[in-house]
Amino acid sequence: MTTTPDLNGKTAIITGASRGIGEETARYLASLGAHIILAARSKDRITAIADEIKAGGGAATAHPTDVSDNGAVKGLIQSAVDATGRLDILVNNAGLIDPIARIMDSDPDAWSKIVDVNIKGVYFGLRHAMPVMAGQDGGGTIINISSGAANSFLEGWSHYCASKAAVLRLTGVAHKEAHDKGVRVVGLSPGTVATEMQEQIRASGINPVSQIPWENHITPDWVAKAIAFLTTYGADKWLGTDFSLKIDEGREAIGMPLER
Ligand code: NJP
Repeated sequence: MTTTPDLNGKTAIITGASRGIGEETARYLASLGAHIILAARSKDRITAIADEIKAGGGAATAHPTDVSDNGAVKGLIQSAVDATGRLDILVNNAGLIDPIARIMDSDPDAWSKIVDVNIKGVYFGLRHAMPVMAGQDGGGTIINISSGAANSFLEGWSHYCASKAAVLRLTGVAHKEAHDKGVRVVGLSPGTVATEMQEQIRASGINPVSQIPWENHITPDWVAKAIAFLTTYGADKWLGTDFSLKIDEGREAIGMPLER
């Protein structure tokens, strides 16, 4: 059973924090004491969530960011350092799956946009956070949200499978390059989670994932717990690779019921 980390005095950036997994993670890490910087394109939404966290006694800042913009991500990382003097946790969570289409039907511009967000967005986060973490006492942890799609082939998901496979490789390379400098880099494959992304998958009607009964999806609070766990040394055996909530070992690590 996992121990819940004390994140008092820590600064955490969460991308894609306007809803779903990112929103839940922002709220949970704030409840553990971290100063949260919420990043997404929906300014009003992240501002409202930050205000709610502050009203509950937590520390939070909204920083509107499009992760496909290198300059914007650089500014996001710098804002954490300017506000709190450090950056302990980066959760590269922002991601897209829409539009879902078979390769022969796909729109090249829309496909490229997924690459910009799902791959380049994660790379920009690593690029700008790693030097900060490597240069500070205590290092830091970067969690890249991956997917079972990184290791599978799903019809209609060429953009998503390819981009999440790339994220898994980024996790491995970043770990290799910076672990000895105190930077912990780990991926998280959450399984299927009841969020807007699953609504988009369901609406597509393509491939078996779109047919999964809604009640079989896990709730985002389990993913938030997994992210908190991955900030601890108890998760070091997964550094450089994906921790998965689809397998018993991952579920056991965070005290989640096993899949039957
Ligand atoms: O998705 P959703 P989830 N710049 O659609 C943001 C992975 N995953 O929470 O910009 C900045 O509810 C968007 O904000 P906004 C998945 O691949 C999921 O389910 O305001 N942010 C929103 O906050 C993804 O990496 C499942 O529109 C951008 C967020 O991303 C992560 O989990 C399974 C942005 C998306 O919220 C979170 O997904 C799995 C940009 N350019 C992996 N574009 C699952 N749900 O079943 C989008 O294996 N966002």
